[in-house]
Amino acid sequence: MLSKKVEKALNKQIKIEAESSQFYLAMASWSETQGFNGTAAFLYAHSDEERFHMLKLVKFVNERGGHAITPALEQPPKEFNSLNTIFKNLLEHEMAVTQSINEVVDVCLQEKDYTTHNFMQWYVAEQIEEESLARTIMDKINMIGSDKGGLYLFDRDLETMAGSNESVSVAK
Ligand code: OFO
Repeated sequence: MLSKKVEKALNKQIKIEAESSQFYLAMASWSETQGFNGTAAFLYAHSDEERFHMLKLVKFVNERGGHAITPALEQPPKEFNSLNTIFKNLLEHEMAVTQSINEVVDVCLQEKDYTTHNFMQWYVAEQIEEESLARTIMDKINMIGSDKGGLYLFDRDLETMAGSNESVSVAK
């Protein structure tokens, strides 16, 4: 059985995962309208992954006798200006998610809830992968700068990544 404090922390994390999914969906949609189809495919897949992260938490909360709450979500931004802005946002967002996962882990330790602590380790490991992927992408973008040919190749690479097993392993 979950303590009220742990249940509250997990419900907060459910909202954050849902917001991440919305945020990446907004980025995917903007990229698609700009003709960055590879980036869009990558971000659509990433948005789905975040929904999966949310659902995994929903199931866990309910299985442990809590009640997972479907959160109200804010409207994400509509415009992103450039691929640089997109991936800068993505990296900063993932860093904030890591911070919030660490806070859930901290509540688990305070409440001596070792089962939830153990469950949360999946998210801890996931964040290492996601942050590292976001940093790698950001490094590439910084190297390319505003070179159109470079951006074209970058976008094509992301399309391959979105369709590969690598992106699936990022999700699960
Ligand atoms: Fe992108 O992270 Fe969920 O957890």
